[in-house]
Amino acid sequence: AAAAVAPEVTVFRSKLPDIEIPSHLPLHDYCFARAAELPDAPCLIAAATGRTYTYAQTRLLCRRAAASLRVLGVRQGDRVMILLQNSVEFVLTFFGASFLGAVTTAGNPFCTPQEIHKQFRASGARLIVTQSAYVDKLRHEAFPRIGAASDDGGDGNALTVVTIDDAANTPEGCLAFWELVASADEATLPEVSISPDDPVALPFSSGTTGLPKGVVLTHGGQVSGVAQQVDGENPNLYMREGDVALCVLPLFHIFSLNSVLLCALRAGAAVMLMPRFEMGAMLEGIQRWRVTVAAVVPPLVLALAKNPALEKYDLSSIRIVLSGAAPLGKELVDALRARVPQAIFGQGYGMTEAGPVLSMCPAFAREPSPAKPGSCGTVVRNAELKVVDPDTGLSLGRNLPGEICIRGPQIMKGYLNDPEATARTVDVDGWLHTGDIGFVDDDDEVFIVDRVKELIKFKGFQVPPAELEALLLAHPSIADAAVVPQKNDAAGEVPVAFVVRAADSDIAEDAIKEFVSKQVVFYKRLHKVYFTHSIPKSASGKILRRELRAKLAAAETA
Ligand code: 4UV
Repeated sequence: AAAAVAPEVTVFRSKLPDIEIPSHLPLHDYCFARAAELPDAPCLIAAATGRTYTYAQTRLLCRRAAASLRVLGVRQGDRVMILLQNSVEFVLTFFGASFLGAVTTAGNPFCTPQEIHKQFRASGARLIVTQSAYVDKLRHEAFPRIGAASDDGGDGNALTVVTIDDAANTPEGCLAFWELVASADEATLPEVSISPDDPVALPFSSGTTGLPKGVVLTHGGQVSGVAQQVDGENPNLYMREGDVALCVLPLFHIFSLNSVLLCALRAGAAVMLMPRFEMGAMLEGIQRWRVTVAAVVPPLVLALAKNPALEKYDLSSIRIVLSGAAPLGKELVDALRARVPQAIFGQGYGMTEAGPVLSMCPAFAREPSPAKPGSCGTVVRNAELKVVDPDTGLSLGRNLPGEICIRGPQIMKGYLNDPEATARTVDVDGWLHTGDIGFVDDDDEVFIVDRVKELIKFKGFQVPPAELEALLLAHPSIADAAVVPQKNDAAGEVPVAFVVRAADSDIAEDAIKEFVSKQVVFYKRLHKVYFTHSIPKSASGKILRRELRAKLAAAETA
């Protein structure tokens, strides 16, 4: 018999040499490694209040937040939910949990009570740190009653809610964050033994298919993911003390959490926290604190490029504009480049499950090398990237588009309580399958050209079609439904639905849109409903999304 020949695999690696990754360290010790050296350097800047916290102050407050959480019963392995806009309290809670070996799951505070509850329940959190404006969402009947664990009538089910507002504005049943921190004693913190394989963060992502799932990111994985960007002699994303990173993208998304907050702290840079995107306040903040590194998403680049107010601000401090989470077109870059001529524009390519960065613009390195327009940079160090034929799984060479796969110490441990979804995404050889179609060119640059996964991205936000389809199918007037992306200039993509009406129904488009809007956060709203007689499906019952997308494209050009 002929010997089986292993098919050849083309593996792409960084041209930068591998680095030593201190993955034995817990994430907080790794990120605060420079705090002892730079105690008085600015660490956090709260743009909303103008307050600045040094590295020494920030680390101390994180440890006091840890002591506070411990007093409230949080122990190693427990989950803490954060429901906050970008704020100092977000950072303190995240690292406070980390110091205890607890795990943070951060949700979008703009989500509906039902959406928040799904993440809350799946994560197994018992404590939520939020602000009073969102507490009413937590009074929804789906949640346990808000109160201290001791006044739950003995069923152990009460939900502890901590609010960051002034103590005088603490809602009924809630605890005041700053009162807890003020009375906390960091000296009481126990020694916690944390292994690199222990979880530290639990963002939610729908991945390549289905509903949002908890993505288990470990201490060792996040240390690796940050090291790949900012560590070594020639860091790929060069930041240092004196740098100020713009943190306007939401910290509940992995891009901002990892590539802005964690990377900046590791590098000894300051993080300018903006609670929300507001053009004037953002430009003021950039000018006032001399922001040097700006992490953005394409719609933000578009808003900046179009805004005449830019001329009124001094943006000359910006040296890096890192765009990610969605494709950035060359035209858009050119439109903004004239306004910020001294800055290097480039992209990162990330995915929550990938820990998150797969590739990063090499022009951001300490010793930069050029990147082409439209490229997502080169694969990060200490990792392997391959491109496979989505049908056969066979490895493809340069310049051939296929599914991008990544392997390395930074990728997720798996989906929370979902071994099947994990096995569908990370194969037995450790390759994470992204569901993105792209290629690697002759200069090792990664280009994304399409997506084979279901995911829709509205301004970089995840919109899982399966979630909207489940809502639609729950409507008595709807017999069948499918949700797919439609191209949109402002948002990149918007979700649109194909709907089969129930036999006796004449339900209208507006009624369906409204039915969905009431149940979801703004970026998941349907932009269009197309009525049809049937949803195309494969023999196994899977929606043939390609066919629907082709139908849309044909309708657009018709
Ligand atoms: O899971 P997710 O929402 O994750 C992200 C993460 C983006 C990051 C993270 C760290 C960075 O430093 C950075 O630059 C970007 O978005 O969505 C993952 C999917 O978003 C698409 C692609 O389909 C991913 O599988 N995507 C992410 N970045 C890009 C992109 C990009 N630069 N170009 C095109 N699509």
